[in-house]
Amino acid sequence: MGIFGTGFWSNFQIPAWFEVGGVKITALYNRTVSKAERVAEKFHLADAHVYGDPEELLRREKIDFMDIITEIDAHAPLVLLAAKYKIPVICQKPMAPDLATAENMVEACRTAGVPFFVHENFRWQTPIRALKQALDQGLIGKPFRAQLSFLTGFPVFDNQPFMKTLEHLIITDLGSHQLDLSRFLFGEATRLYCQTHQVQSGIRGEDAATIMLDTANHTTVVIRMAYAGNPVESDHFPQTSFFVEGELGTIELTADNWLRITTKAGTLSKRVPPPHYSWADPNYDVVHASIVPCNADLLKAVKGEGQAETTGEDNLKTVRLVFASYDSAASGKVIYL
Ligand code: 89V
Repeated sequence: MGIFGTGFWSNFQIPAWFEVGGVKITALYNRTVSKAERVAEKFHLADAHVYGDPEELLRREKIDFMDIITEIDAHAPLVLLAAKYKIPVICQKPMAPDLATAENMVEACRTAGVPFFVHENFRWQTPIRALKQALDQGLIGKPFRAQLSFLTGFPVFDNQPFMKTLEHLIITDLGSHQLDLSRFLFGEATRLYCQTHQVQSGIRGEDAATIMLDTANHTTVVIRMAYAGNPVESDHFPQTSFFVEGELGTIELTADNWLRITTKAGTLSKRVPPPHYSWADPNYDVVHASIVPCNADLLKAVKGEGQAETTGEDNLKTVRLVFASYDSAASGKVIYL
């Protein structure tokens, strides 16, 4: 396999590939070649070839698939390049900076017959899988309302400074994950309403947002998110916490990884922490651990051994919700999907 982009996130994506196993990284591209050389050295990729031109990599290397780990603006040109060279391609979320670009990426891969996947990892988090299992068991009956919260004072711009410059910030970076979780757990949305805030100064986009949506099964989902930089009591970055109300009871998933299922029979409490990997940044444990099962699911599909959950086609539905949220915030209107 080859890697496009050797910035912050590659430090976790690459060891997660080693954790999955069955792959060999034979080529790396980065705009600043010295960064790619450093990453190759750090991960002992002695045989890997390093490039400063992505097309040259595709022209020269015999590669089974590419993993794009760049920032958002580079996603589309690199996916289109992979489509041109007929190389299956995985791309980090958020897929694109606008809906038309995302649609074009999916269409280009479909037309070229090239498998295209989006690395959407939040749904692969251990606590989220446990919540999904509890919902599927039907213990609380049909959920009528769910609240998802990701409110943090963590300095997200220290690790990913490019986010300060994004016109669309928290709904693309984090809302992509939260809206995907909503789809994964509660099904497709039929309409939504959104409000945003810019709390911190020195950034271009919104750093707080609230989305309320209705699903086809008529579950009301409220998503609250903030990178507002304000101190938050019990800040368990980067966990998403949940409170789900059903006809027969409630399920709470707390940011410190407790799953509590309450029915007439009482409350069942379970710890559902993620595994810890030595290469993971402890500040990002639940997210970094989720890269492993996400990559395993994508690799299975790349090898033609089954369907991946987060194909480009599937993720386009999440991207539609992201930009419907911006449309709602700008117009003050409910958007029907
Ligand atoms: O996983 C991510 O998308 C990161 C963060 C956890 C900060 O949202 O950008």
